[in-house]
Amino acid sequence: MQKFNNNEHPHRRYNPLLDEWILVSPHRAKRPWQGQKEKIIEDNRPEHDADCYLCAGNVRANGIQNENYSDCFVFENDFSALLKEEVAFENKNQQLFQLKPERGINKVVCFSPKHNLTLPEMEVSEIEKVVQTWKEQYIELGSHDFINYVQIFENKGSIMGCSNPHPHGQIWAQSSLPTQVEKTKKNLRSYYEKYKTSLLKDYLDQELKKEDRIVLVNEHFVVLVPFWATWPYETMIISKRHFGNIIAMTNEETKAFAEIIKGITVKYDNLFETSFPYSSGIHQAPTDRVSHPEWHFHMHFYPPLLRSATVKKFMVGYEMLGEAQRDISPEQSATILRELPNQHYKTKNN
Ligand code: H2U
Repeated sequence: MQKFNNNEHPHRRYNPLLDEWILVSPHRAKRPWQGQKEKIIEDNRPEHDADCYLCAGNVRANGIQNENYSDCFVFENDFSALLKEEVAFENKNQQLFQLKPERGINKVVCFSPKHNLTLPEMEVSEIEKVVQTWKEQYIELGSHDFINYVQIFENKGSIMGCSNPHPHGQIWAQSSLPTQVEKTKKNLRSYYEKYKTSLLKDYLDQELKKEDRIVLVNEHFVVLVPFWATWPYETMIISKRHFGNIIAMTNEETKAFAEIIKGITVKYDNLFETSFPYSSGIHQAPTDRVSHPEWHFHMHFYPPLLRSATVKKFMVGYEMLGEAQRDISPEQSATILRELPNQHYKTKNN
């Protein structure tokens, strides 16, 4: 009988944040990289697009005019998924037909007035302003008594359902903890209660020793491909210091966070020499007026591309009915990302 080798043999890995397992099939991509590099034609977007709903000074779909903003611009989503208004509700307590109203506030955050930029193409100082805006929004939204959680996220690229190429993200603040956050909180909490330390701090310390899944490190943050990563090039930014939310960051940490966001998104663009699509988002402590010593600030990047700029990983049959599955091992993905240049491919000849 052959001895188990995790670079060859199918196996399952445990995700301690979600208390879920994933299936890894590394034998389906034995060599570190077999895929061809297909370039897609980049669109030549102007700095300002008169037809863009998010550009400075333009009129949005509902007739409201955007400010003539010069860095970040935040507005309440004109087509919000959640509404602030309270409604009268009688809970019928039917076990198999549970339903409860949900209140919230949805915002859109334009990262830059420049229509043709994306995060990896922005200066670190400009990304710092985005982080500053996220901090302000976390405070403002979290101060409402009916808001218990603030989800900051970005959908980048049409493949991720992004409706507009203008650099922007969204914030959905709501009264309940969404399912992924509730699960993460529960698992961080039970680890904290058992060991009196942060699960992610302990995990990060061990990853920094092992080194094989580390992509980028700076003074205050680490980017790694999680041991339990689902998407082919999924990564996570983890703060070296154990703190729970974005407003706990010092000025140095804020700068380092902006730097590492630029670092990983540049590497992503360099992977297939394309504007790399992903959904990303910050998982941080709820704003439910309860202390959260268990929480450890982190940011997820979930990119769908697998082999090239045009071939994505489909989470379909087995994944929908069984569990998430990946072909390339997290260690192979980390090696590929780590070895990519740190300078954006569009500027490499400058
Ligand atoms: P996405 O690209 O991730 O879909 O985000 C764009 C958001 O901007 C989307 O949620 C909002 C959409 O509702 N939007 C407005 O609020 N006003 C507009 O005029 C256009 C788009």
